[in-house]
Amino acid sequence: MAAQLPIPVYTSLDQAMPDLQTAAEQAVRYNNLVEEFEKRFGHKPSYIARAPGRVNLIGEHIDYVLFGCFPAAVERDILIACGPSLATASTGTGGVQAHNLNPKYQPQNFVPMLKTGGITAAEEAGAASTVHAKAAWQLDIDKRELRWESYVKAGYYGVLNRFFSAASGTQEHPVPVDLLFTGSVPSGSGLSSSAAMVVASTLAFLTVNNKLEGVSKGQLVEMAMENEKRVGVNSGGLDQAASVICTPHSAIFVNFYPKLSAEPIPLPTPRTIPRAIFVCANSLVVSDKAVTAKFHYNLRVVETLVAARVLGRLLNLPLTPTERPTLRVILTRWLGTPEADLEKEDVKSAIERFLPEIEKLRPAREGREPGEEGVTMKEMIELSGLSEEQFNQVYLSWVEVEAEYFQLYKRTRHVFTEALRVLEFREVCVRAQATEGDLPEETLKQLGALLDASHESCSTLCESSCPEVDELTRLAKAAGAYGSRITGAGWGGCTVSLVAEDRVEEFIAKIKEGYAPYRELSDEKLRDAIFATKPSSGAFVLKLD
Ligand code: NG1
Ligand code: MG
Repeated sequence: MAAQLPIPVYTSLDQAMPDLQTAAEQAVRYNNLVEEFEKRFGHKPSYIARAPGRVNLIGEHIDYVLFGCFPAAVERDILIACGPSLATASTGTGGVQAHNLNPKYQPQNFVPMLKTGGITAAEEAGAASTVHAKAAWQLDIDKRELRWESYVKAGYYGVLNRFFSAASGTQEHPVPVDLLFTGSVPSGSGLSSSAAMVVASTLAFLTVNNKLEGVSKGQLVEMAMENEKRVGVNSGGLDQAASVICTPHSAIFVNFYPKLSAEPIPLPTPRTIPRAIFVCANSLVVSDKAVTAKFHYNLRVVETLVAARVLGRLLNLPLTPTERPTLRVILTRWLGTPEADLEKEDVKSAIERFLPEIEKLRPAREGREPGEEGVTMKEMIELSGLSEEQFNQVYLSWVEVEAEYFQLYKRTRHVFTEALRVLEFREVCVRAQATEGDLPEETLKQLGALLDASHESCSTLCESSCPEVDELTRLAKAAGAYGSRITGAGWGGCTVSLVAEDRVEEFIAKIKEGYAPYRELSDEKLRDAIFATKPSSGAFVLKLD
């Protein structure tokens, strides 16, 4: 249901933020952005598009396998003041002047080109489901280099292709646009500044081009997902869904199969005794996905996809040589109930039944070293039952991955156990919702235990953590957290810990003392690195007068 709602357009900050204190604090930031826009572009902006970052509370590295996750939006966000440009002569049809308040990010001007004769195979793979006409829009994005404007261009693509391509049956031209960005989501930290950038950009281009009406939250999520693939990461929809669909005080249970749906679920933490809150702590280890995806993120995508085929074969399920089912799809085929909401029992039976099957595949290799317990590329192709050519076509032609050993068993184990933990976490929250009045500390202990188990699985089975992040979770536990885990893609980035609200200051002080990279930080930098966060609202547009 939540996914079908329209994107909110407000005319005042008080409407957007019912908490007046927050609205007053934020007004300073919004006003400053508007003033700066006028200085730079010589006219007032028409709108501010806003999209928050997110913290994934539980359900890591399972969205691209199509299992449900449990994120919440954070208060930190990306704002874009925007409006039709007056500089038509210099920017041309649909030309863009994009500036950023952060001087680190240089101003950029670019004009989209309508290229006839189709698009290249690589572009097609990057955005497989985009509707293309014979003529396709072209904006240069260099996937190998991380540039801030790539996210702006990625946001623009979807709007151009959906509303201004020959396929959309329109003769209309996109309007030239002026944009001024500011952001408070630390980048490369696992809080999805990238999704916030792409969602906010998509929203800004939709709004200035008068195309927002009729676009539901779910459609914006789908556009932002396609758009973010333009930057080169084959992600699931977790971040974009959280950034668009979340509501204050709630996390959302996002489900990706058979289609995207999201259900806001209030967190019990404000009603527990003691009251509790989530604290994000940045390890300050930056994982640059553009560079590392082939060893890390995209490799996990491929490992889990191949594991799904191998499992399908072991279970004698029908499989065509060209399809690429995910582990969720394999489970559904095995259960024979395609549309039904997945129950805990379903996942438990998958764990009992499937894991021993996959375990049998671990080749006994003489004198094998720890870390070498996976399968080689050659072994993996054999297990898939495909010819090398078919395998390359289905699993490798659209993505670059690099590994000596592929970990089909570990990844499958992570996926099913994590999918189960998400359902258990949701169950604790739903049960609490049905209980009136205060909730016992036991509720926090249950949530905390699930967070800890998730981290252990991310660290040892998904292998998406790193020593610094592992250390932060240990320090968090020692400082009294009910639970602590890595959040986001990993290999650096942030942890999220569940902490009693009245002990947050003490908690932060202990982490500062224990985590060496924090000791030298100024107070301001420290506030950026470790902070308590409440579930905030999703993306919106503020209409300025
Ligand atoms: P971040 O933390 O934004 O890099 C990534 C993916 C998610 C999800 C998580 C792991 C992108 C844009 N997002 O998040 O879809 O797979 O990792 O759970 O790549
Ligand atoms: Mg990201």
